[in-house]
Amino acid sequence: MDNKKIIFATKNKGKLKEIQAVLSDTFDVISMEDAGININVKEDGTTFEENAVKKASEIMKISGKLVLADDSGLEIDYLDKAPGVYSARYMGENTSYLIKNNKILDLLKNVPEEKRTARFVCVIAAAIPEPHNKILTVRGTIEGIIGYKMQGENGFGYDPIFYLPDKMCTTAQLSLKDKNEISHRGKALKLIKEELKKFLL
Ligand code: ITT
Repeated sequence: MDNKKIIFATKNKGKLKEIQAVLSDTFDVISMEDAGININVKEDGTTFEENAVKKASEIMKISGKLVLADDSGLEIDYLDKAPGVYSARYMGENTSYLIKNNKILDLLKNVPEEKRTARFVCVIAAAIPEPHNKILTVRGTIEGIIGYKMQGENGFGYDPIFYLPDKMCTTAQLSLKDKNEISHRGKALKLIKEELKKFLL
């Protein structure tokens, strides 16, 4: 096994940029597309952990290589933690984030700040092939609130409505580097990087 080569099982280009920014100084991270794998893993789990493990293990079985997968989403307390694991499929997979974000702003119209709490969650699973044959998972979160309007052009998905009161901006107003310093994904990536270093290097 090439101990430095990782296939990251994601089709989301926004995620991939953030992932490569943290891991590429230590590992050679390639996308599923670059690895010539084009399958859709059915995300039918009810937790981020289940879905991340399923994505990583299915692609590991097909490729025989070390595979990482990220399952993530936005939990909004006022909406009983929706969209949660269904974040990508909320209002339909092909619905634009302009529409999804506007819908959420509408659902939270007139809701006071203290009830607008939310968090991004990111679980990363690593499926390590034989002779190790092991699955590792790590979890990172970031707390914030749902803003009153969309702000910022960076990032992807729900970033324009995810407001950080301490920083007085949304995660879409942070540079990639600054987002990775504090985000759910940045935290999970640092944890998995340390685990993999211990395990493989
Ligand atoms: P892959 O399964 O191919 O990795 P996906 O986008 O379908 O891509 P998920 O099923 O994990 O991935 O869904 C995660 C969704 O949660 C993502 O599409 C966004 O809508 C949202 N999300 C997760 N992390 C985010 C972030 O850092 N900023 C904004 N939105 C985020």
